[in-house]
Amino acid sequence: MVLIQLSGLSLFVLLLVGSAAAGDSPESRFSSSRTASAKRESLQREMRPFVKAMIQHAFEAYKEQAFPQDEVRPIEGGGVNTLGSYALTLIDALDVLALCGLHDEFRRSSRWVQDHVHFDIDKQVSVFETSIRVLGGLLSAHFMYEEGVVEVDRTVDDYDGGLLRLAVDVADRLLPAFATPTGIPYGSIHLRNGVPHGEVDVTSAAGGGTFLLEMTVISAVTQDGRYERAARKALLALVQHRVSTTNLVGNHINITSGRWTLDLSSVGSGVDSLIEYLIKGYMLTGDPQLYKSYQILHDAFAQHTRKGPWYQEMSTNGQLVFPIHNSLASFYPGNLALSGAYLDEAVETCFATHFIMKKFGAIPEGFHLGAGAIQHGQSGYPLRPEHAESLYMLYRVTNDVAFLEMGKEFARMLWTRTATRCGFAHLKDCTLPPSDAKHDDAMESFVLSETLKYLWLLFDYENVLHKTVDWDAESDGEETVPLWVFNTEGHPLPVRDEWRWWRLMKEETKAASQCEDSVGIQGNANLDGVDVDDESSLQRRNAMAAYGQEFSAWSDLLSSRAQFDANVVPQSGREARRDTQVLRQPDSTGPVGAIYQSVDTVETFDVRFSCSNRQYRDDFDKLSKSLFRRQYDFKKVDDL
Ligand code: DMJ
Repeated sequence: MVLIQLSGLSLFVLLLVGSAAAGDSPESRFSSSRTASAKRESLQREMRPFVKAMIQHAFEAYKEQAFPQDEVRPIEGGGVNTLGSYALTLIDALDVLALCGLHDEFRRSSRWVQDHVHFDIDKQVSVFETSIRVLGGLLSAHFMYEEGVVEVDRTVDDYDGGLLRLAVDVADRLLPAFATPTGIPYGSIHLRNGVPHGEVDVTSAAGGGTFLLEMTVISAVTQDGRYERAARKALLALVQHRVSTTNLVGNHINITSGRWTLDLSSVGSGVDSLIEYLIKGYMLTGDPQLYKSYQILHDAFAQHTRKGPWYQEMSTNGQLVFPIHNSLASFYPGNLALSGAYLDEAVETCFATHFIMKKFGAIPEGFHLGAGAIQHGQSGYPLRPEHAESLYMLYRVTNDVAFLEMGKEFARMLWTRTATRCGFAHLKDCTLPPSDAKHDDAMESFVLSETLKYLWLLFDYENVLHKTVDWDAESDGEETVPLWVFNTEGHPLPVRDEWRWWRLMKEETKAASQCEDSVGIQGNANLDGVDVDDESSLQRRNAMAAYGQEFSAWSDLLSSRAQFDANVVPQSGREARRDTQVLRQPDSTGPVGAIYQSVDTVETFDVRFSCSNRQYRDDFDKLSKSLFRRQYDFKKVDDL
């Protein structure tokens, strides 16, 4: 070690010469993938037990000190009810117990929830917080059983769907909040009586637009489309109310008039999970309108709020309001990584955020970008998860050890600076050294459901959540997608292909008399130069057969609904219709669908469907687009 004196400052420089074995050149040390994998293994050996011990420390402290109250008081001990008085931390923590292998604790705790929690209570709660923490927590815990993450042990818990029933009950109690002129929900609801008399008609963009994941799953399992429709309408209404000159959304909106009441736009507080649910909603449902909306908002934020690696707080017409990095914006790199695009942008911002953490030893609520200092009055660190979430998402996407190293620093910071006898405590002022640290006596339930869970998943490389699926059997595994998507409170929900279809498939048939006008969808698939004898052609035919099944399901469905028409027009190619089967609706004059069971020669065809029932136009539009998205997969098969 060499000590250099520089302008009165002591600068320690560690020189690592001599630590490498003779002949171990920098090239061989740093370029070999073996080194990266050895590093990965050693980080896992070190950090898995470390993070698991933190999870146990937080959970046991909560159980001993606070249960069945909502949250633990990590300094004084004891508990406090913060949101509903129904053991919030326990509900929020169920899935992390399952995911880190504490299965008996998971079984006991979920049994307790089923036996003791009910929502027919005299409580007014936040619609947003109840959805992300309670509904999300219950759903995710249910799927820990249903997807086999935890085996049902009948001696502890003879599970028969009780968590799901509770989740549906919560969703039912939240639903009345969405009955507003814009479809954007009220901010709070009385669990027994519905929307409180005189409830204010202003909500934040995030608070109004963060329901689609939970509600889609509820709709799928109940086969009742009301939940998803309400959530989707609210989310898209917020996007539609973006300011036309910049495409930015504001922070608070009037849910009656659709007017922005707080003209402040950023990817941080007040807006964050609105953007998040566009891309995650797309991952769950395959709805292209969500992806398109995500791109529009992404481009607007990139153009108007991004400066260097940071996202600032602007007015919706693009004027700078606060040159601040808001700590909630730290989730955004991970979210960008999920989109499959914008990776450079994501990495750059994640590294910059980590710089703040290194500078202050934690991420303060507000960092003033101009002054390079903590924003006055925003020096606290309330144990937020967002940076850990981004590190986890970016590591899954890039496999780069750098994100593990940063995760280790984050975990050590959490332990060193915030652990207390009864859990983990909010840091009041990041600038004070650990010995002088001052804490607030609070540990929010997201510490277990998000902060510690993301750290655990970062280092638990083989976790069951990391399995991916290849929906397209022909793609050689190159098109794999995750099987789970996280709600904004860190609760994983399964992604099931059939859920994209549930809404139209399961809803009850409506009468033909409501037909009014029509909407058409056009698409085409290129299958040029097909030679039936070669292997790639076989692949195409198989793909086409699968496509035919989709057509079949689709037309079955739509044929039960009045006034539906389809036209299949080959644009070129010989004998295009040779093996084509055209289905006709019994009491209709036109064909209702077409199945291509095998195709010898089809170059391009054009399919035009029309649905004449106004009531179903949105559904039709969504499903049609999803169908034509499959054609895109086709082209990929063609490229093989
Ligand atoms: C969590 O409750 C959720 O992540 C929410 O979307 C906003 N942030 C908090 C934690 O910081």
